Amino acid sequence: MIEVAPGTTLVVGLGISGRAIARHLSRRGVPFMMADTRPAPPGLDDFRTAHPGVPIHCGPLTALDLSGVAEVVLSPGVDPATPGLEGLAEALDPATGEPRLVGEIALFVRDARAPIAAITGSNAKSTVTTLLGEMARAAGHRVAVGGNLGTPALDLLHDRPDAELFVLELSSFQLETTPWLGAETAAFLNLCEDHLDRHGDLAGYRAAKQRIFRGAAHGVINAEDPATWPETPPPNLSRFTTAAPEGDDWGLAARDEGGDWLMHGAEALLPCAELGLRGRHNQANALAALAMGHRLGLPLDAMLATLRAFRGLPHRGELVAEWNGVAWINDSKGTNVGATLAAIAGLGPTLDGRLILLAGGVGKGADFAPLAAPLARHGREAILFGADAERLEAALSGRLPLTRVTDLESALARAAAIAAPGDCVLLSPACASLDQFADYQERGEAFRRWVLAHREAAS
Ligand code: UMA
Ligand code: ADP
Repeated sequence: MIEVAPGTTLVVGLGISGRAIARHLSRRGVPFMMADTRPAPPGLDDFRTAHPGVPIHCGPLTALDLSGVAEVVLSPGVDPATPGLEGLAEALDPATGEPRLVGEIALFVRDARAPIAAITGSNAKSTVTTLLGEMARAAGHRVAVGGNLGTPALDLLHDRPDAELFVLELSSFQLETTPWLGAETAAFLNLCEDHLDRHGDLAGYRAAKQRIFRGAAHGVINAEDPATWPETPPPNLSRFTTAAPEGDDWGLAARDEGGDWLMHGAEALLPCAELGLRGRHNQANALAALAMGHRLGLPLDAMLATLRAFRGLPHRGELVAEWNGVAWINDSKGTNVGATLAAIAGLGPTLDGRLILLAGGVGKGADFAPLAAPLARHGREAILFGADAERLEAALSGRLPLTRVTDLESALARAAAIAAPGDCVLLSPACASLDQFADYQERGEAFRRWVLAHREAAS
């Protein structure tokens, strides 16, 4: 057994979060050791150079003697049930009353000196986090934005010591190891099957996300998705809906001038046509950001100006090119069934032609059956690739033409061969990318490169 020196903190994971945790502990003078379950995690040599003298263990955690460890700080990609960590998540430190196993966000909460706005959900986290951050910036606040998106939370403490507000995107993996958050406003946007390979079932996944409300002064929930409703509600609660708002809800209503409007109760705020983002799901996202911003006291004009100007993040329903009357849309961040359903629902009814869906990758244990009916309605063909192509094929079989190919490039070639003017070729894989790409960005960039190169060659 390799002893973790008594009184030392063990940091598990040498990824983005692990490095941020290491920097944080170094700055605070806390003695720590690193571990990673992989025999040779990427960037090991760089880490040794940045942190000379810090002990590092690579390989199974069962090789470690943790009897004297002060605290274990786990990276989000590492399951708390990993062999070697047994019992730690339940064991409480007698001095602090906190579990002896926590994640990066628990450390963040201990040192954060400005209010926290926290956002979780199966989809739309990055969009709402970015919108709220932009709204606060437009209102003249010093705001630090990060977490599961962009800068790791602990780096924000150091990089932005003057921050008046932290806006954090939080994943279920991060929340699972966060005993208490104490957010000024916390939003749980929606829930669909995702990460079941890690959380066991939907109930486990939901329970991790519900932790966002622990200690929150204000919660934002989706009136149309009961899974987002807290068992123990915060003292103040706001609801958003894509239906007409009840009471003080944030919602949508058709008006004589300008079609549907974003509403707060009876107050009409903005015609949906003026939103920079397209699709019903993005109207919901705008309402969630407004509800959070309202709680934070952001002026309405700054929030609405942001909603008009914000055109969306790359890889989320992003129009890459229109070529021979065919729209090529990169929704590589569509890594679960809920996101792909939103993309089909948003695009399908707007097309003169049909949808050609490129999907596949790592399905994370999700059921693909909900894709069948909307694809039968709007799809010309689904072109399937990657680790779970066979499961997708089984779920969609008989509902629309299907082609199975080995990879994204072959899928793109097939799409180009069958697309007709008025069609849309949509990369919204309903799966993670990790079987064939480093991440969803690399997958989206591969799509973009191929489309632009072939358009160029054809012109
Ligand atoms: N790993 C091991 N053994 C280890 C440590 C990591 O096998 O000991 C593997 C993990 O299983 C995973 C990979 O290494 O496959 C990365 O894990 P990590 O915990 O080191 O990840 P980080 O590099 O720290 O990045 C994490 C988030 N990644 C995950 O939660 C998997 C990043 O979110 C986040 O931006 C970053 O922290 C900063 O907070 C990415 C993500 O995919 C975007 N998140 C998931 C999602 O959005 O669906 C949750
Ligand atoms: P997250 O950070 O939760 O993954 P993103 O904002 O990056 O969220 O969007 C991820 C995917 O979900 C994209 O494919 C996007 O088009 C889709 N999406 C955005 N908002 C919603 C929503 N309200 N409901 C369902 N899917 C959505």
